[in-house]
Amino acid sequence: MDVSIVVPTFNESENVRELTRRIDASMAGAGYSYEIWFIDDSTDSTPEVLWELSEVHPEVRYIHRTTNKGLGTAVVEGFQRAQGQYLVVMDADLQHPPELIPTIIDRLHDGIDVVIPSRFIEGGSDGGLNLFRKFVSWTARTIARVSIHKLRNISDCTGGFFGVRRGVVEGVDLDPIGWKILIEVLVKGKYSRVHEIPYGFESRTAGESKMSLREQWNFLRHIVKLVRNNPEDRRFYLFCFVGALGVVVNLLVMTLCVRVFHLHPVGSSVVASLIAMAHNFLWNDRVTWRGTDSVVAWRRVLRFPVFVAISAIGILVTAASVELFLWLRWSELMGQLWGIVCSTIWNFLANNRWTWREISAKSSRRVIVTRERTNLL
Ligand SMILES: Nc1nc2c(ncn2[C@@H]2O[C@H](COP(=O)(O)OP(=O)(O)OP(=O)(O)O)[C@@H](O)[C@H]2O)c(=O)[nH]1
Ligand SMILES: [Mg+2]
Repeated sequence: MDVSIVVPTFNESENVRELTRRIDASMAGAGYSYEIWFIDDSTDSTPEVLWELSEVHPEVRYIHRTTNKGLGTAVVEGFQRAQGQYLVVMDADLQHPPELIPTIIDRLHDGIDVVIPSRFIEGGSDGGLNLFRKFVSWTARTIARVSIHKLRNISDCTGGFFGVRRGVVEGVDLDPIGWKILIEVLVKGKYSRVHEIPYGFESRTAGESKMSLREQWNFLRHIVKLVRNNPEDRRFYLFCFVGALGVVVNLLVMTLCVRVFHLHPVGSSVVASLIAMAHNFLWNDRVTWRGTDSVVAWRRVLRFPVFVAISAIGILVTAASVELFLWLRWSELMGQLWGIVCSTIWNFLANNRWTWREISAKSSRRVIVTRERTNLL
């Protein structure tokens, strides 16, 4: 079997016949053997329609689930049942054009690991969504791309239309919360080449949307879970947490020096800053950039001075920001705040690149992302 098309369905009795007809028509001349797996959680007459379809079309297979519902798990179940070498996932409501499937398979056949039809590259459009849904969709995509490193170069990571080689998901423990199965695949899957194809997203003509506020919440829970389980994405949050802890240590030491040991405030400030810096370094070394360390001893010893030098530049960045705000006649406190944001980002990126480069290099795999230039439909 060449291709398995996995379609999650929930109350799509008005759409599955037309979808099957269009898939059959588009695959007819493509030269690939295929099956269509409907994974159905419906409470309407969809299972009866699927049964009728499977009687007429030998390619149509389906299961009707009464427990363990949900779009994400439906796709995972489809992957487990699929026989094909290439797996395509799409919605049942005809928002994803089945006519694109042969192209998706051609690209996978040419050596691409993950093919993503995209609404957001030249030639694509998301005309099927109203303005509010467009805004919600943009926000979700931005949150995903900012939080998760592997999604940064993918223009349409929240869509439900994509194709993968079987090996990308085989043996991978996919455990999505909610709908965004593609994000789960992109974070956990085994792949090195991604290809995007522009397409026009259609509006739903029959049946009802199942998108809800609860799904937006599930999406956020899913992102948090993926970030927590991925050392690469977790690092920035750990780094900020360690930094915040460092501020508390700094203030405690300062209080101790001034109130208990009666040291000069400026001397106390320097001591407090140095101790906080050492504190931050140790936590970052032990936790944030934790890793099996096969680095030679002298390079490890060098880490602390490099860390201090980077922090010193961070302090200069903050001071420069205050200077800039004063020059613009804006508030110096806002300048300090802006400086802290900029220097935190600088400190993180610089430490990731230089201080703990052996650890960060280990986790960042290179993925090549290419794009089709024209809309092929
Ligand atoms: N198996 C299964 N499929 C589901 C479930 N919820 C939604 N689906 C299917 O997932 C696909 C996407 O759902 P839609 O309601 O179209 O979501 P959407 O495309 O984001 O929203 P619209 O643009 O309004 O259509 C459709 O094929 C649904 O039938 C579910 O709980 N279980
Ligand atoms: Mg839809």
